[in-house]
Formats: sequence, C-alpha cells, structure tokens
Amino acid sequence: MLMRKVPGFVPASSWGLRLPQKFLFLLFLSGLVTLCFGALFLLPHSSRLKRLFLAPRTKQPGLEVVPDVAGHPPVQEQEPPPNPAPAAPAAGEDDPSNRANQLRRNGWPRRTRPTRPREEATAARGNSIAALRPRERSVPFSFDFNAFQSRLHHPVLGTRPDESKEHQSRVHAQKEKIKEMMQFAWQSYKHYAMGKNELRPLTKDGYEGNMFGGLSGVTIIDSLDTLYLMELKEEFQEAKAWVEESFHLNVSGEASLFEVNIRYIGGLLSAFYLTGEEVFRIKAIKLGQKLLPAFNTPTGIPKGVVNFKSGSNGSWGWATAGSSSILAEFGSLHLEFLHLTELSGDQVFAEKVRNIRKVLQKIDKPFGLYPNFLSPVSGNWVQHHVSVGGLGDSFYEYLIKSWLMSAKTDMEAKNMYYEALEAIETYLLNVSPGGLTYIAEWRGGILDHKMGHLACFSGGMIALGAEDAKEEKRAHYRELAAQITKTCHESYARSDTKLGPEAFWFNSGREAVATQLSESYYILRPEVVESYMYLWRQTHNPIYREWGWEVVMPSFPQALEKYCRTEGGFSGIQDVYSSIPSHDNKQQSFFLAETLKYLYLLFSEDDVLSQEDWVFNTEAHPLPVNHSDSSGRARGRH
Ligand code: DMJ
Repeated sequence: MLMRKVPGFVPASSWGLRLPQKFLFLLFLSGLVTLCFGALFLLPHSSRLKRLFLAPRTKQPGLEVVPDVAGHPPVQEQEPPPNPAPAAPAAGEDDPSNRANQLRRNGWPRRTRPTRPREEATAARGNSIAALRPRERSVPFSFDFNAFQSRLHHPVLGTRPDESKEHQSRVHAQKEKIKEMMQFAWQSYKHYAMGKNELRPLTKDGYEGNMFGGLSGVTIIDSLDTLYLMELKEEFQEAKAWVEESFHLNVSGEASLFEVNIRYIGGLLSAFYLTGEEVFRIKAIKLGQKLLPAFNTPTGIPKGVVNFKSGSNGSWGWATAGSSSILAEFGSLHLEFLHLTELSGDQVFAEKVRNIRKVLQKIDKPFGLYPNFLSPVSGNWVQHHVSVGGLGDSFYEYLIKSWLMSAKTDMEAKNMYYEALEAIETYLLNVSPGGLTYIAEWRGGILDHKMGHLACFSGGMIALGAEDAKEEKRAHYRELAAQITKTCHESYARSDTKLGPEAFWFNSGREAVATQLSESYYILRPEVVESYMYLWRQTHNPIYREWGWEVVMPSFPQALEKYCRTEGGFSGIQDVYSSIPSHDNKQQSFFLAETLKYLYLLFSEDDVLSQEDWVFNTEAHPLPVNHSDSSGRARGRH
C-alpha cells in the first residue's frame, strides 16, 4: 500500500511514537541508566549490591583464620563481615566526670598527667623512640615510670640471693637448665626464623600463620619479658632491636582480636613495665587503636576478627555459623585494655571493656553459668555450651585477675568470679570412681566427662583466688585447687612421654587419658606447669617442684627434653602415648612466653615477679597491680 505524504505528519513508529517523542524517550532512558550505574558505584554501603551484580561470590581467604592454639575447632569458610554498625555508647560516655568516677569505682584510678607535647614525652625516655616510624611516634601522653616503679612492693627480679650458697643448690641448677632451654629456643628461632611469627624446627624455617593480620615476630614479642626475667641480656637486646627497627604496624590483614591482644599487646605492655622503654608503650597503644573497630557492633561486644585495612569486623565461621562472639575471647581483654588507658590517657580502651562487663551483668545466666557463645548483635547467648577449658577458660581467669590487679577494689569482678565458680562447682565438678576431681563440660544440662589441657589452668586460678573467698570457703578452694592440679598431673603421669594430651576423659573405666589419637597431641602448652607454679607459691609443697621437673626431664630423661627437643628447636608431638616421637614441626610462641616462664618461676623465689605486685595475663605477660599508695618498698635491683 502507498503511503501518502501529508505535510506536518511524521510517520508513527511501531510503538506509535513520533520522532521528537522517540528522541525524548531515549534521552530519558539513557539518563535513567546512568543514574542507576552511578548509584551502584557511588552510594555508601553498596558492596553487597556490587557483589551481587558485578561478580560471583568469591571466598575470602584471609578470613579463614585458624586459632588452633586456643583449642578452637577449625574455622569454616567465612561470610564477609557485615558493614560495621555504630557501637552502643558505654556508660557515661557523654559525661567525662562520670567516666572518671566509674573508673575509680572499678578500682582503677587515673594517675595521668595533663597531655604534654610530643617532644617532651620523647625526651622523657631513651633513644628507642627515635627508631619509630613517624606515624608511630604520635602518642601525646607520658607516663611517670619512676613513680610507678617506686610503688612496687618488691624488686621486679627479687632480692638477689646469696650467690655463694645459691650456686650449690639443686634449685639453682634446675633454674639454669630452664634458662638454657629458653636460650636454645630463642637461638633456634633467631637462627632459622627471625622476624617470622613462629619457628618450624624440623624444616628449619619460619611461618606467619593467619591469626595476626600481617603482624610479624610474635615469638619475639612473646619472648621479651621471659628473656628479661631470666637475665638473658644479649638476647633481650636482640629482641628489643627488632621491635625498634622491624616491628611495623602498617599491616592490612585480618587478625584475631584475642590473639593480638594477649600476645602482642600483653607482651609489649609487660616489656614496657619491666624496662620503661617508650618504644614498647607507644607500639602497644598504636596496636590497641587498630583493634578498636572490632567493637563496632550493636551491643559493643566485640567480634572475633578485625580487618586492619578496612576497619570492618567479623565473627569466626565456626562460632555458631558466624553469629557468635566467644566468651574466652571478648572476656580476656580487660587487663590489657585498662593498661592501655593507663599508659595512653585515652579512656576509650577502658570504656570498651567496661561495656562488656555491663552486658554480661545484665544478661540472664542459665543456673549462674556463662555459656561460650554470645551474639554481639542481640546480646543473647546463642548456645548453652559451658566450659572452663577452650572457649571459656580465660574469661574466668580475667575476673579474678581484674580483682587482684585493681589492688582488690574491683568488687564487680570479685563477685562475678566467686558466683561463677560456685555455679561451676555445682554443675560441672565431678569426682571419678578412681577419686580424681575434674571439671567436665556442660551442654545444656548434659555433661561431657572430659577435661581439656586448657582447663588445667584452673587449679592455679582457684588457688590464686582462694585467699579472698569467704572465710568458710578458703580451705575448700585450696583443697579443690590441689585436687584439680593432681588430676592434671595424672594426665601427664599416665602417658609414655610424661607429657599430657590435649584432652582426657573419665568414662568407660578410663580416667585421665585421651581416648583417640586426635586428642593425644601435646603442643608445648603451659597450663599444667602454670598451675604447679601457683600451687607452689601458695603452699610451698615440694611436690609441685617435683612435678614441674618431671615435665622438663625426670630422673631418666623424658618429657620436654627427650621428646620435644630437636636439632632445630622445640617441637610439639602428635601422640603423648608413643615413645617414638612424631613431631608437629611447631615451636609455639607461648612455649617461650608461658611454659618456660612458669617453669622458671616455679624454681625462683616468691619475690621474683611477686604476686603482690604483678598479675599474669593469659599469655603469662606480667602486668602491674594498681598500687595507689606512693610508699613503695621496692629496693635492690629492678
Ligand atoms: C595461650 O595462647 C593462652 O594461654 C591462651 O589463654 C590459651 N592457649 C594458649 C596456650 O595453650
């Protein structure tokens, strides 16, 4: 059909549009498309959309952190952490005077001075500060180290004994042996792995692991105070030089809040309190600041993983499918964070951990027990699994130590500790048919009759807290501490190597032994000798020194010296019931921080790192008690 041209008439398109209309429509459409793309890329919080539209979901390798040392199960693949939500304001956050009062009430009065210029603070102490990178130097606050030292009741390393007599004593030889082991562990690490996180003694190299967000040298930081304590001066200087020159904080990986806190921050704080070297104080504070994004949750209960680059946080995939924070992790920050506030003048650290307490105080506790999994979003328990071993352990430890570190003024911590202990005794404590006392694990009312190696610290903890319990409970707690420690000793004594398994059971006629190979390994853990040390200091019963020596090398060499010492350093073993050692090729940093330190202290006088002046964090780093009196009695060497 012929279409007649009519003037002024524009043929209609198939949609019935004329040309100008079509043009306008296309203009509108292209504007819309541009707007949508702009929104996709520019609007905040668009990462989920981007992921959804632009790429298939990929694995986040960095989030697969395996905190094997804390006895946690292996980590599953993680969801990327959600965008940080604002932290709930801590009590009195908006009112500074309120804040100071709260701190005082919690037994931690501020002894801070007005902010001084950086140069002055720098001049105040040594040359170490010069080695810091410019960005790491800016902590505008100083701490009066001399005043702190004068408040100690004992010289840090004790009163020097009469050397002529001391040298002949057996105890002196035992101490020297442990010192030699430390020297060997340090030299091996230095030789094969200096600067790496830990040593692999069989392959004679180092490895970084994936718990520390790209931070290096955890063995060095963990060793500083042990080297200082043992007066290994040259080695201490090597470690310090590394911290000054090579310990960089500008890293950008994903880290475990708990592990960085107990090992790095704890190690640096102790090194500062022992030496007064500014480099340790400043690096501890800077690192503390890097951990703060973990607390950006609706409740202020921190998540377990912090991303140093983006400042986002996340939970462990294995912790109830990524929905929980772990009691032992968020419950083991209090000691270090109070000291970060003390040394920085910045209240933020203390406020974060006070808020954790507040949440825990408010929440209902099943039968007075604290389950191991808590949602940082809702502030509710996620699962009713209770344990004094892995996942729960150092939460209880930090309650009694907060009380002690506050010079016995933090009543809240004291009450929480004794109430928790009472509930543990009622629901978890058991005695085996063979008469061994143990603390079982509780799953919503059902008991697993097993104790982990990690739970063996509890003998020492209960001994440490016995003195401040109600009068009528003191003797009972002392006895309980002794019984639990005896059980843990049995778990060592019943193995071929005289070293204890990772977990041991009390069922089907078996007592204090592992029931499968997967629980039979020993990774140089400290908890059993830690308890020997506390029990020795409380009772002076020689059995604890005997048991401690059995771990090193009893009459015929066994245990650490025979089974764990290799040409390239100390190694864990796969099976404590086999006298042909199969090594795991790891010299854990806590072996130098804790196991060797507690052994050394077991054979030292009580005034060496005296319990009157110091508490040990859960990685055995000594932190000072907050003596508020200025009438220090410390004399002699420091
Ligand atoms: C250490 O890192 C700490 O003692 C922590 O509290 C638990 N586990 C290891 C040692 O076994």
